[in-house]
Amino acid sequence: MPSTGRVALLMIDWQRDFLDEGGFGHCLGNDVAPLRTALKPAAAVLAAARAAGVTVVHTLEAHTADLADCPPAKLTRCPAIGTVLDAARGRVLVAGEPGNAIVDEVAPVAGELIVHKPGKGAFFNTRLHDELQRLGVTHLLLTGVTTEVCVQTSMREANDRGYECLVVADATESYFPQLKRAALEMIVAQGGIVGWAAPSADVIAAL
Ligand code: C5J
Repeated sequence: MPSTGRVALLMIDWQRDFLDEGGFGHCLGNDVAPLRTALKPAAAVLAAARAAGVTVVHTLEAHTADLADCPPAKLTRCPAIGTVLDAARGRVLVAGEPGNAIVDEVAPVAGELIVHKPGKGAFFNTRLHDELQRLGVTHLLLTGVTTEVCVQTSMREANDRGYECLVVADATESYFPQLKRAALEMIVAQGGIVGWAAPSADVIAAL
C-alpha cells in the first residue's frame, strides 16, 4: 500500500439516474435493486478513505443543458437523454437536475472533487487526469455503477494513463450479475491485466 497521499478513491456515478425506481436505468427496463446492495460497502469504503485522508473524487455521467457534449451516436442509442421522464427528476443525465444527483448514502462533502463526465470513462473530456497528477496520485480505488460500463471503462482509461487500480468488488454493481462477474474476471485475468479486485473489508483494513 503506497502512502495515502498517493491514493485516490473514485466513486463512479452513484447517481439517482441509475439507482432510483423511475430513474433512467429503471426506464431502460432494468431492475435497480441490485445496485443498492453495493451502497453500504461503498459508503463504508468512503468513510474509511475520508478518515485516512485519501483524496475522494465523485464522478457523474452528466451532460451540459444544451447537450453539446453528447455525441450524436450516444443520443441516437439513448434518446431519453435530455428528456423529462418524470418532472420530479428533471432532464435525464443533465448536470444539476435532481435525478442527476448523487444518492444521499455516498453524497460528496465539501472539499471533494466532483467530475462531470460526458462519456462512460472518467478521463474522457474531463479534468480528472490533470487533477490527479497535480495531487501526485498514483494509485486508484474504484467503487460505483455499473461495473461493466462506467467503472470498467474508467479503470481501463486509468490503466492506460499509468495508474495502479483496484476495484472494490462488493462496492460495485451491475443490472446484470453475469456481466459484473465477467467484468471483474477480465480485469484481474492474466496477472492483473487491468488491475486488481478486493472486498471492501480488506480495503478498509488496509487504509
Ligand atoms: C451506464 C454507467 N450504465 N454509469 N452508465 O450507462 O455505468
